[in-house]
Amino acid sequence: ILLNCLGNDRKEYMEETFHVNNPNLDGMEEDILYHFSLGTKTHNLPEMFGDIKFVCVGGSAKRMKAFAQYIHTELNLPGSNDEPKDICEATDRYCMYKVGPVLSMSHGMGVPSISIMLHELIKLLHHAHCRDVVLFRLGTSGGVGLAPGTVVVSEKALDYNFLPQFEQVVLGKVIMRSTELDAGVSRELLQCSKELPNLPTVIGNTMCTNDFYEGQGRLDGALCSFSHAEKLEYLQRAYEAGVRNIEMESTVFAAMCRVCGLKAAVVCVTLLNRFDGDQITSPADVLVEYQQRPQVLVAHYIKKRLALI
Ligand code: R2B
Ligand code: URA
Repeated sequence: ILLNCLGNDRKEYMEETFHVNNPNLDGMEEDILYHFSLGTKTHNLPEMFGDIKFVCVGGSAKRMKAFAQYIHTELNLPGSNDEPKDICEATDRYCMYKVGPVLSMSHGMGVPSISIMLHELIKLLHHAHCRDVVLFRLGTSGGVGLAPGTVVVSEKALDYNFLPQFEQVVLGKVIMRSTELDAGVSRELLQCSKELPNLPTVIGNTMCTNDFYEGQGRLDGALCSFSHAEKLEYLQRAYEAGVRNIEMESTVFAAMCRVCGLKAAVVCVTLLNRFDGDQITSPADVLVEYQQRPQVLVAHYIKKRLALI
């Protein structure tokens, strides 16, 4: 059964301010954010998080710790950034660092992992009474017809059929949510890229899949049920639908932020051109530099917004 909730989402989306979309929360005496090891009774969330304006999320815990250290330096904040404190250290599911008005968090790989994290993150922002927050996903991806190292700022997050929607199964029914991202933030990010050296950046659509191997048309997984020609035909159709990169979290990220009235952008670097192959063959130092590119771009955006440059 396909239940189309796009109309419903659009109504929710009309509201300008950020809001959780669950009336049950009001009636709860306590809310335990289990996967963060935080709670409304055990922690003073408004005091800990009330001044957050920018939330940056990415798959890897190590990379998001490095981003916390980098943004600390870029914002010229006092104190040492040698060992930032992981606010979620009591759990090893996700890591979380707060650097002035910036929250840097990991979300793991794939839609289920980021979706659990987003439920708790959005509730955290709600409980902390945060206002005017922008969320960024800083990630890696496979490029579609782009040179490796290109940064893609997503115009839309698309599903495997190249449609801007996210399917969620709720009580045994499929619910569809729209995955449009904030056009204004994307345009500003593209402008930022022009002000920085060595940051080839495009705006394009991003396809989100539930698998890295067969799900992204790779020929090199433990299973492969299609030919090289069929792979290329699928990638070509993706390219024609405006897809410029493929990753594994953007649709649910876009959909959940949109329903809650949160501005969101997806900024992923491409590690390879999928028309040329499937394996990621660049040396480790090259990959590290590529993965810094979304961080450099978003840090520049944040500095501009804070009028530091
Ligand atoms: C990009 O990289 C990861 C897979 O290698 C996945 O989390 C994603 O979206
Ligand atoms: N992440 C993905 O999901 N796909 C790639 O090809 C590279 C990184």
